[in-house]
Amino acid sequence: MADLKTDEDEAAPPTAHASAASDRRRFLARGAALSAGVVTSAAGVPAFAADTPAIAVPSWSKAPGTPMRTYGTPSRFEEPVKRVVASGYPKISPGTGSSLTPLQALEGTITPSGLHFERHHSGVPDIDPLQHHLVVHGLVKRPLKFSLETLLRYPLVTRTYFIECAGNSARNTGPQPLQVSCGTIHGLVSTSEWTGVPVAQLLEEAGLEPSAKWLLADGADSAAMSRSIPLDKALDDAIIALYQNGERLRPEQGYPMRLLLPGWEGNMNVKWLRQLKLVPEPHHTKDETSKYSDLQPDGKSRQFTFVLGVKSVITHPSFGMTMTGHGLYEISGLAWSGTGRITRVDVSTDGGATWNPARLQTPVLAKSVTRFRIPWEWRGQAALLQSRAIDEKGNVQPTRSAWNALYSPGNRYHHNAIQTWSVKADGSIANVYA
Ligand SMILES: Nc1nc2c(c(=O)[nH]1)N[C@H]1C(S)=C(S)[C@@H](COP(=O)(O)O)O[C@H]1N2
Ligand SMILES: [Mo]
Repeated sequence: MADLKTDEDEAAPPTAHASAASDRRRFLARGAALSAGVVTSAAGVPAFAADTPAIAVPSWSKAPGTPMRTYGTPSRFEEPVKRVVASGYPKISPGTGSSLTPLQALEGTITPSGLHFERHHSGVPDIDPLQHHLVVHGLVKRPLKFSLETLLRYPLVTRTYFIECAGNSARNTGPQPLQVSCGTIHGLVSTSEWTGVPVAQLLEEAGLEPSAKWLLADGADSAAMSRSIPLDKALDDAIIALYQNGERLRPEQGYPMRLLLPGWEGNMNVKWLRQLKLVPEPHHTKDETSKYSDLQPDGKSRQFTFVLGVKSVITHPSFGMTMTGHGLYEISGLAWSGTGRITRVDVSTDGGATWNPARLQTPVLAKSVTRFRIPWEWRGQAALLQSRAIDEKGNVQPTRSAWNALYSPGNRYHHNAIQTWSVKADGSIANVYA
């Protein structure tokens, strides 16, 4: 996965900052021109000559393959594509910590369920769905208790949303840029197609008392993690997710049910959800006071940063890959915003001096990730690759210095600054602060 290959016989002259459109035209025209003699991809990767005399007959072509399986797994050759596990206290509490999605190894927008990032405050509970219930109570006319079976009888909705931990990209707030993969820095974001019951529907059935303004949500794990959620969000687009990418939630994602608050910081998406208590005010739990609050330059902390900022990252080329020859490459990555849709992603190859708009892969969904792509010609020049996302409300992803100015140097949460990958003449790629 790590190697990016192109041929070394690029015919077109180098243009450092050609526009996206003309880049793309040349990208395609060149593929067509070369296809007359040699079969080549548009990227100029040499394939077979048209008159290749023989097709190799490897061992797997000579004998029957393995039989069908009841549940599939990736090819053994994809074994290196894994989550990076970061356990906070490996000795005393191995289940406390996170594992990060290998963003650099993935394409498209959906995260395979087995690679969805994990963040647990006390490990993954082994919940028997027949013994688990969700209770809706507090300031309601009729307290309700739901089993998984009852929830499954409600009309379900299916939507694609990302979840991002408030601590994502915190590795980039250290004094020196770490030389680790894109996913190891930014992989606390993952995207799934979620299916579940709108919270609004359950609240309507329970009947809200006029004084009900917030919900207190907590889970059935041993973390005693709880969050206060404004009623408006619960009535807007919150769902009780029961399915992830078509199958029941993975245990790591909250089996058998989790709260999903589209676009809001990961921590509030309470897994293994067991209660929603309607209350008049926020509870100021430990997870919304001592944690997940943002330290400001004046030493005060800002509480309740619910909506995740607009953000993007180039997933390839990125650290750990090597440019293996001069020629055309595709710069590609993911962009997302807790506010809504991504409207534009600009890409720079000169550290932000000049920008070109990337092509956005459709459909562009609100509160989901959008893949962007732009062709780039590399002829050995040193380059600083950056992407800058803009959302439908006009929010622009901040530069590193703009983000730093908003917070105390100690703040680790809600880091959405522009990432820079430095490409050197030898083809190596580094994480740099720019
Ligand atoms: N019950 C419970 N819910 C939880 C957590 C937890 O430890 N316990 N972790 C939270 C945090 S900090 C995040 S970022 C998301 C992570 O969701 P994921 O593990 O499905 O990626 O779940 C949130 N919900
Ligand atoms: Mo989190």
